[in-house]
Formats: sequence, C-alpha cells, structure tokens
Amino acid sequence: MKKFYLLLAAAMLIAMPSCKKDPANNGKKEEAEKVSRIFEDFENGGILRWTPVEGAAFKLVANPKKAGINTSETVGQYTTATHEWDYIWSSRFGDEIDPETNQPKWKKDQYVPIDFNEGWIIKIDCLAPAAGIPVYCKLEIDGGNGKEIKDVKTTKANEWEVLEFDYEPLALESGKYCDFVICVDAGGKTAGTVVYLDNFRQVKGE
Ligand SMILES: [Ca+2]
Repeated sequence: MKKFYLLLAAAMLIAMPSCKKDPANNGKKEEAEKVSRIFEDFENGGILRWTPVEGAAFKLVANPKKAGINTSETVGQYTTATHEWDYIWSSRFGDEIDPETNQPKWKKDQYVPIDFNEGWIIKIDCLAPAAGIPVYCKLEIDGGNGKEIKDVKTTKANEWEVLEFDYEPLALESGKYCDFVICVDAGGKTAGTVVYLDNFRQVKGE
C-alpha cells in the first residue's frame, strides 16, 4: 500500500502543470516554437508599412548585433520621444502609390486579419539598451479600437531577447484584428532610447 501511495505521489508530481507562461521569458531557454504566421521580418523592405507617431522615430536598419536568436540582416529601429505614449503602428498599405487615388496601395493579399485559432501568442524579437523598459503591443481592428498587453518589459541589455504577448486572456475575436501598435518606454518620457525590433510572429501555445 505504501508503494502505491508513493507511485501516486510521483504520478501527481509529473501531472502537475509546469509554469509555461512567462511573458518576458526571464532568461528561460526558448522552447521550439510552432510559428503559424510571420507578420514582419523587415527583410527586403519589410512586409508592413510602419508609421512613427508622437515624436518617435522609426526606420529599417542593418541588424546592429547579429548574434544569439537574431542573426538576420535587417531590423526595425525605434527611437523613443519625450511623449509618454509615442508609438509606431503598422498598416496594410504598401509604399506604392495608386495613381487614381494618389494614396498608397493596399497590400490585401499580405495582410489578412489574425486567426487566433492559429495561436494566441505574438512574439517579437527585441534588442534594448537596458532591462525594465515597458513595451506595449496593441492589436487593432480597422479604425482603431485596439486591445493591448501592458505587462511586458525588456529583461536584457544589449542582447536579443524574445518579448511574448499572450492575447488569450483578452479572448479577441478572430478575423478582425490586423494592425499592430507598438509603444516602447510606454508611459515614460525618456527620449532617445533606441530599441530594435524584429520577427513579429504568431505562435501556437503548448
Ligand atoms: Ca529581420
């Protein structure tokens, strides 16, 4: 009987869920990802059109630190402004101008709304000068009305890391959300902080 209880206790230990949700990864070894969609990798001019707002600056640059988890060629460079809520937003417009409307053409084929059946987690690679910088990631539907994750901060200085945004608790509806808003140093007034972003992707959880 004693042996039975020992076995039972061992089985319960094995069955106990491990703590897998770790928004900022906190130095944990990255498990193999099941990437269902890549939204942006900034290679060859990038996939989306990014617009900086409230004084933020944003441009595509050569990867300043090809090492660790990100050895790709090109990344997005975000420089913060004194505004508490400076940000960048993505849209489905390309840089090509439609001669009829004189407006940028839509990139409809490249940008369909997110299907959360393919995963609730959005991951972004980030290279920051310091740990503890809050990075908000908001998903928006046409015309605004976004939902954001506010509890993610950088955890490393001068080293690529993965920022993880889990939208499952927000129970967002599939087929509606299509644009990103990224706010670095969210709520802070520090200007001139340069943070690099790359590999915006949708990942299936365990
Ligand atoms: Ca890249």
